[in-house]
Amino acid sequence: MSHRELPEDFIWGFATAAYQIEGAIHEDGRGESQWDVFCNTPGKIADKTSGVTACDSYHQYQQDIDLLKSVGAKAYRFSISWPRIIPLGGRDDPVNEAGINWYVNFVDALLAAGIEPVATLFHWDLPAELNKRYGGPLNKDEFTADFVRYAKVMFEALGSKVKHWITFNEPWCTSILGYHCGIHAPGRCSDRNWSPEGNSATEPWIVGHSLLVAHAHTVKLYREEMKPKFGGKIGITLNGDWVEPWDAKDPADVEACQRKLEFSIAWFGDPVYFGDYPASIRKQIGDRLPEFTEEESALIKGSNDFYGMNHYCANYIRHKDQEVADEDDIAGNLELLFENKAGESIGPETQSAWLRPYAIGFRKLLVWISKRYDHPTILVTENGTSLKAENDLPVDELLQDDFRAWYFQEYIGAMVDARCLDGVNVIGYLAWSLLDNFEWAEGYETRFGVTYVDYEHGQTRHPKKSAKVIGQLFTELTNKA
Ligand code: PNW
Repeated sequence: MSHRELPEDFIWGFATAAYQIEGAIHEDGRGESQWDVFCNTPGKIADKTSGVTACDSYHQYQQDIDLLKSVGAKAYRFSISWPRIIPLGGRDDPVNEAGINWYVNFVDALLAAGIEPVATLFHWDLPAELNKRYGGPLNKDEFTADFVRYAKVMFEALGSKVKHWITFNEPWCTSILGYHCGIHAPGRCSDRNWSPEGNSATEPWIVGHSLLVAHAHTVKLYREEMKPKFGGKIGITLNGDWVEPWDAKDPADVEACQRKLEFSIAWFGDPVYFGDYPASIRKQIGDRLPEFTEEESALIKGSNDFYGMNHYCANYIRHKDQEVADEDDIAGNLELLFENKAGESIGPETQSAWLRPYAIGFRKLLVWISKRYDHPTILVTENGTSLKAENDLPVDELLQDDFRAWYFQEYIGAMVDARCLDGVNVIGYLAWSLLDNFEWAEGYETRFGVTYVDYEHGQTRHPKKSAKVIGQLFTELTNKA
């Protein structure tokens, strides 16, 4: 295939997550989510909001599907709210038929519009009851058993219709943001001014381990009971940013870059592809990092039908001179910077403190993943950007989101290069996000949508320029002239 072409069946479209868009948190028997609890804790959400209404997609889902259709999207990634399906969450707790029916109807509506559903089972909204019962993913065995049962309920309900399943969205974020910094639910960390409970040095590693084991058991179930009947594929979605050395001439910075990729990506990727954690993490974390039993290791090795890749940005990395890493260090004993030794920024600022675009890094990371894991099939499950101060713009200017359109052109171009020039087996791309939505601890001030959502007037939807740009781009790339 020549340069700058994609196959006709390339899976392109947009992504969202249940808690960020659905609203309707008290409807049809939905149970309490840990994000309901977190949002109700004073001081945790920048604008003091929550997902109580969000984009109202629980009611306005047909508008979302119309938006997808209007730009020609082929696929849509959404997530299923566990507390809608099993309000209390546990394996012996009642299943809520009304919750299941909503997703069945929704998926039917997607299919009727010719849009392929890509379903995430867990995008962070744990049933709150499971934290109370046993600490959620801090308890590997209880969590795994409950998650597998929830997954089974959804496979039975949607298995014939959904052909791409994602077990966990970004286990790094769940572990680190939820149990190390405490800025995401359930908000645990060592800092007693921020959280009454938690241990930033141990809990992230325990939680990451539980998520991996639960993923492995879920994939086994899917492969044994669902795949023979329905076909379909299942994988985990990992986030990871690209890295460049602060001083390209300093071997210690170059080495630190690899360590950073291992601490963020290979922490989860290596167990999934090789059956164990990277040596660099074992070396630094020691016995605070749980071990896989032989059985777990065998189960998790090879547990991806595809690699779900979330990617946003890049950083400069500078090694630290201190020999022994701090006990609560989770990055590999190094510094994350936006500027290199020469004082050059990696990319322009956005509304998100952590996000500076650097599109060539996307291509480089696709190649890095492809090499490390022997050319896996990669499905890009998120990529996108916020815009600095977008929320302060008058609506007509906000709809002209040239910066976001530029970002997508650059990043999609980098992906096409990785596929066509570097031989990376990327089969799809889902932009984050279809809608402006509840951006977790940042509330609604930070917008990631290709569609403006007017939260003050009935959550009405207005496509931005970037929505059309993505549509045109993929239409051209997939239509051989
Ligand atoms: C992802 N970081 O989260 C999530 O999957 C989405 O739900 C979210 O809306 C989107 O990215 C934009 O933020 C991330 O701090 C949150 O590096 C934070 C980070 C990375 C990803």
